Amino acid sequence: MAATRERHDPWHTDLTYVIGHQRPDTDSIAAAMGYAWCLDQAEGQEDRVVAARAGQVGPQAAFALGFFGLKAPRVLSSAAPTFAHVATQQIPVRPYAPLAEAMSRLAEGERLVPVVDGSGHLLGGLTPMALARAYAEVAGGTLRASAQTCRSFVEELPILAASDRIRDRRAALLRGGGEEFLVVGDDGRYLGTTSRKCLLEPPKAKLILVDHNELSQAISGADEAEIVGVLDHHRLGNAPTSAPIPFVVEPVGSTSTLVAEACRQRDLVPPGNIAGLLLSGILSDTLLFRSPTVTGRDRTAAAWLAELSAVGIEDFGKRLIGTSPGLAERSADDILDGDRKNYEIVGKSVSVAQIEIAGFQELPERKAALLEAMDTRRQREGLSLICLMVTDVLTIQSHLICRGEPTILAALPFSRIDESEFDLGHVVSRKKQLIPALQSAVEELE
Ligand SMILES: [Mn+2]
Repeated sequence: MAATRERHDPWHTDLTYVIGHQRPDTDSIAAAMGYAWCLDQAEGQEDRVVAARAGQVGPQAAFALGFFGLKAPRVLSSAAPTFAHVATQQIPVRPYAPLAEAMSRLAEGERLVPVVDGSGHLLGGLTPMALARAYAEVAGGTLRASAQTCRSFVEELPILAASDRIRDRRAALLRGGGEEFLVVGDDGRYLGTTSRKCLLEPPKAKLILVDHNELSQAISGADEAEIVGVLDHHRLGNAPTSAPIPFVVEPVGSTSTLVAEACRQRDLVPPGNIAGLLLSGILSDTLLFRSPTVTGRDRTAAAWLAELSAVGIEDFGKRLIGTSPGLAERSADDILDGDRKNYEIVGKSVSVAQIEIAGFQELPERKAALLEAMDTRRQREGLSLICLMVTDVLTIQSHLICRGEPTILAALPFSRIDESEFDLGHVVSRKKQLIPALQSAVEELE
């Protein structure tokens, strides 16, 4: 699938975003939409709760969304505060406006009056310093104050781009000693002003993480956001929060199961399309109940959701699982980055991608290209180990292709096919089977 340019709106301070991990899978999309619906229905929400995603929708989630007539949630490219988040829309003056107009505003306590021409072009600003200079010239007799325009006293001030991340420029701006700054939009037009104080305490995006709890898997900038909730079914790797938050991590087969349970606890019955999407999340994560991660709670939730959405679990599930294109139809980049997660294991960076296919027959001819793409990523991202777990959804078996530090590769406890490929047998769960095995192998090297 060709990468399309998606519109990335900045986050809003008055919304709470329910969002899954980077490179979202079906469960991440379904859980975000379902949980946002559930929380928004529940009373007592001060802020509006909306679903979001941290990346492109894959083919399987796209099929599920289309099948149930739903639009993908909005995409957020980052949760970091930008200059747009601290800009106040200070009314500008025109360059040829009388200086007195700006002076009276400064005299009333405004710190900065922007000077903007008729086409939105920003010339600079007037600060109390301009007021002092004008006064000095009047007092010195070189100037009649009433004849002057704002243009003659305009000062050059630091101009900040609205979409730039504050953290990237904050230290340099604060060192520069300026108190007031001008902000322009992506089109270069005047947007607002901001101050030193605002840069020190920008607002934070409010995020509820679903289907992940580790910041290394979260949307970029999540370390600068306020995590206000977690609903997940993965290992703990969460960052500390400043206040207590609702934090639910349970060993079930999918986060969508937990969303369905959250709805039932609140006596909420999701509409058929949301129920169908949640069912898709369960069927996708549990490989139609054949993964060892499946629990009775997943089956119970699935039965309820199937009834609400009026679809047959087996028929629909087979179509859903079968939507993933084969290895031959996908680029090496797409195969590796479609569903890849990063982990820290005793200080080492490990990245594990997973792909579901129907039969291993296409693997040998793609292997060289995949290894090359893995080498690129390993170097670029400084990874100690990068793996691709190739899972055959027909036989429920996996192979693992790896590149990494020789000592780690030598320590992997799997049956070796050649120097870069292992037969994992019936291991199909990255979370429950593969990661714990990698974790103990790497830990034992210490
Ligand atoms: Mn999941």
